[in-house]
Amino acid sequence: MTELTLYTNPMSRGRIARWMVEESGLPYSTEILRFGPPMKSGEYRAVNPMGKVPAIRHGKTIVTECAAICSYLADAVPERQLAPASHARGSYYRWLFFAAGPLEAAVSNRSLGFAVPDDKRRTIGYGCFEDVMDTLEIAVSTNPFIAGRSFSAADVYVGSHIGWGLSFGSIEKRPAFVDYLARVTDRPAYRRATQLDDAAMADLHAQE
Ligand SMILES: N[C@@H](CCC(=O)N[C@@H](CS)C(=O)NCC(=O)O)C(=O)O
Repeated sequence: MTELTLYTNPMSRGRIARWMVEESGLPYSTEILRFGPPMKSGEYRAVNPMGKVPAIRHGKTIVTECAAICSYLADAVPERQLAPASHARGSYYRWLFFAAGPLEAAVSNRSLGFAVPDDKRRTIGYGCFEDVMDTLEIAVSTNPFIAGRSFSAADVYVGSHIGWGLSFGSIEKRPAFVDYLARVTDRPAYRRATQLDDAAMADLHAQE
């Protein structure tokens, strides 16, 4: 069995990767990195030159970026059907990339107080925050899941964005977002991942 390691911190986007690792059903070990020097060490930068979590190492393969980790792991366990068949991946890729690009940028910029000036909307990839929200609402309302009728790795990623956004108030609490989030998180792997990360967070606090 190929060894799988998850590099994470429970107070980070590492929770997305943890959820996906749990969905994969693969056995894995976890390396918890504190923010600050441990994440910026030469040893860890050899895994992720950004000095950020999460990352995974699967045998000799390193994957960083949550959306890539979700896609990679879905393909690593085809029997779990966490990605549509290759000819049916239009929506799957579309919304994964939409969340990693326009959605992430729009939410981050807004939380920093930056609004795209009207005359720059054409050139900025996400246009404006409002269009991103309206598009996301269509994406989560068209089908039960983001890529169609079945849950996929794209729901782990998009659902995590919506979950964080709703809990931090950076995404509007529209009924379609709340309903979608409830649908995609009603899963044993999500509950296991949350429990493991909550416990890891308590451990980190206890060591402070
Ligand atoms: N685009 C990356 C973002 C990773 C990221 O920003 N991680 C943050 C935590 S949520 C981090 O490691 N910050 C620590 C630092 O930059 O020192 C992804 O999707 O995985």
